Amino acid sequence: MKNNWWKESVVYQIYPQSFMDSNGDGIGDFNGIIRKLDYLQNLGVDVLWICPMYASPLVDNGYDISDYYKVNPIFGTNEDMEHLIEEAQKRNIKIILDLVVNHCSDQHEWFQKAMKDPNCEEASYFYFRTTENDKEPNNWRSNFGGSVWSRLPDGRWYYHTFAKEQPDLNWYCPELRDKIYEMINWWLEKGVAGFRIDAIINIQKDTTFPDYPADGPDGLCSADTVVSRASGIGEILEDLKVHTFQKYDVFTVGEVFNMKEEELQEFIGEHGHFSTMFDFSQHLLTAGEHGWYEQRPFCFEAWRDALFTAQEKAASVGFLSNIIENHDEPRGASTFLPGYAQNDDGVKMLATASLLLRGVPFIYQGQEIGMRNFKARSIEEFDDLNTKDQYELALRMGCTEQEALTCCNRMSRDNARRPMQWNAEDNAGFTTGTPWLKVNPDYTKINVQVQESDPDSVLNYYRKLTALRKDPRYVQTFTYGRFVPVRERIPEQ
Ligand code: TEU
Ligand code: CA
Repeated sequence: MKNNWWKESVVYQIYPQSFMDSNGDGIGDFNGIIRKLDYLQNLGVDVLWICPMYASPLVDNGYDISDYYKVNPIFGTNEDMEHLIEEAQKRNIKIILDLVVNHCSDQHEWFQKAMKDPNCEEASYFYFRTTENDKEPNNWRSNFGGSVWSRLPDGRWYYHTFAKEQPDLNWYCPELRDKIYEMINWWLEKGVAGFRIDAIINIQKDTTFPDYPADGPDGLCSADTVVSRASGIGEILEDLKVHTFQKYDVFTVGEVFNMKEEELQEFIGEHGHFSTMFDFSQHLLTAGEHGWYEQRPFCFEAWRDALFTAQEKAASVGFLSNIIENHDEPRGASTFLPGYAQNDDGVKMLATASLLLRGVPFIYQGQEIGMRNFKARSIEEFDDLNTKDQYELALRMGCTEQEALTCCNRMSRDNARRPMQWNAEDNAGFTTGTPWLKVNPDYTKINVQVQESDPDSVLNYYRKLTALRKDPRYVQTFTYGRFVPVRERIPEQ
């Protein structure tokens, strides 16, 4: 397989709200990231993926973009952002952005215009439908609960895969595609090295909007069904690539759930739509069929088998991106370790597996010090809209408040969104003000500073791993070598 810079890179994911606050307003920012670039260089990081930092009303914490060309003032100015790109470059660190183009914010100028005038060009950028009765156009369920359809005061329905404040963009509209391509190329010209591409599989759907068989008591069917019943994604993704990424030497990583198995080659093969895509197979093991209230217990053997299978499938095709956790998943140290291994040794085992597998290793902020889940005592302690929705769903399905809370504590996206733990001072050294989301009280024990001085710490272990992976003597083997399981699978009972 061809050698590419990104295949030999270690990526670090930053959730900007929670990484480092430089001005005491309790929210992380660009200058905070700049301050920590030496730390990141020292960790052996080559690429930073920064979660959405665009203008946004923050209904879904930045995944609802109101202006793709402006950064959110809570993080600084566009100049601060450019300064960050430059400072990173000085340390040989590239920056990739989050590309959120399945939907935008309902506050985006396009949607605002489309709401006012059903006949304007922008109205064709979205999916609007009218119905004879007062019923939604079909029975599809949104990922954050309820119908995918919400209604405007003038009676038109509009489509959203996620929250009602995140209207889906119509990828079957050529003018919309042009606007998106223009924006992507604008950022690439600014010097970003690529994109992590959000929820991209959801852009395909049958736009005759038929009803599908219901899969829950609400009479609706899931977004998974919507994706699996649709076809034609390849044409759209190729068009996207040809007009943007292909013109630059960039790295793209797709967030792809529910791809059809036979499409792997098309997605991440040598001439695939993306450089790589995430392997979520381990994370799907505990997901409940209808929601967090049905989450399945973790089984270590199943975890190992999922990992082996993913490695084997990708081996002759391309490169997956390996993660332990991200901003949507609970902390891996809390989820993927049996009770007896809930310690530094267990955390180091996870790190070894993840960083030395074939594929591109991603480290999510705090993973390198073994940060854990946060134990909330009430639903009030969460910010994430998905968590609130899942809590309500659990109650509706007959869970007690305590049971619903337990589900959220295990699965909540806020577990990974709590502030980064830098030291044992107030608010873990993340901010001098009041953090936007409460710090995990275990910061007095788990933090960067205390691990700096301990040669056997998880942090220093991560440093050794990245150095080993990139050591000129081994980099070819770790990057382009073959994955061979030493231990055989335990046969199914
Ligand atoms: O996530 C896509 C997605 O499918 C999520 O609903 C995911 O299954 C869920 O968060 C797991 O708990 C992306 C982003 O990563 C996520 O943060 C956004 O909320 C979502 O898209 C909408 O933009
Ligand atoms: Ca700040």
